[in-house]
Amino acid sequence: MELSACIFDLDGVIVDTAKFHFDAWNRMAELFGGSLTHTQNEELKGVSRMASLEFILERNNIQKTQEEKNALAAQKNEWYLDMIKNIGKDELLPGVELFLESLKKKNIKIGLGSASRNATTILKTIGIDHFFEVFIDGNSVKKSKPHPEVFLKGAAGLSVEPSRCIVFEDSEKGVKAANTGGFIPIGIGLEENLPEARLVYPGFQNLTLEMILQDLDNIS
Ligand code: B16
Ligand code: MG
Repeated sequence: MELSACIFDLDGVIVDTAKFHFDAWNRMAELFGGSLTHTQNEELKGVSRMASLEFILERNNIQKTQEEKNALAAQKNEWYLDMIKNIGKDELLPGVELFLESLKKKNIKIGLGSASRNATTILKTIGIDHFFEVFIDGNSVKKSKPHPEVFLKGAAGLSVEPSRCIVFEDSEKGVKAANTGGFIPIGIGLEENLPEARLVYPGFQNLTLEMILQDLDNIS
């Protein structure tokens, strides 16, 4: 297999913002007298803002009109943006920047495939947007993960075949989306959370593309 491109999810893959999403949603759940468990949070990874809110409302047996939901989603985003306002390179997950640099040197195309409407802004704020040729985020898709739209648009933007493109994901829904789209899903995180990923690594530290290609070869 000749690899043409890599598409990266943002939260939990490039930056450690997943914890801020958790804190903001937990704050909202507390408003309703509940709380968010880490297991429930796994289910929210890769899920759009509105769908996440609906999940929390449902778990707490709360009914809201669409207008109220819009206001609550905006409130969560305000808390989230406040939490990440000083985000910088120290929030990058270990080894990510080196890994992106090495892909560039190998002429492997790089794209973003994130459910977050804040994703492109976050890459720019951190100062790593120059690595990316294509930015597909929550503003550019109609269907959320596990639908493969976000990655298919990324592959189209990079002019690559999904079968020659790795998708790095930390969420089960994202891995499912990559599988459905015919990509090579590589999990970042714990194997037990990502059973459908082709391979799972704890992160990018000490990880090279050669190692991944070799491991893919070994399991095929
Ligand atoms: P926003 P990813 C996802 O980003 C997060 O995993 C998920 O927790 C979040 O609710 C979603 O983005 C929407 O984010 O409120 O910023 O639009 O993991 O697909 O990069
Ligand atoms: Mg993610």
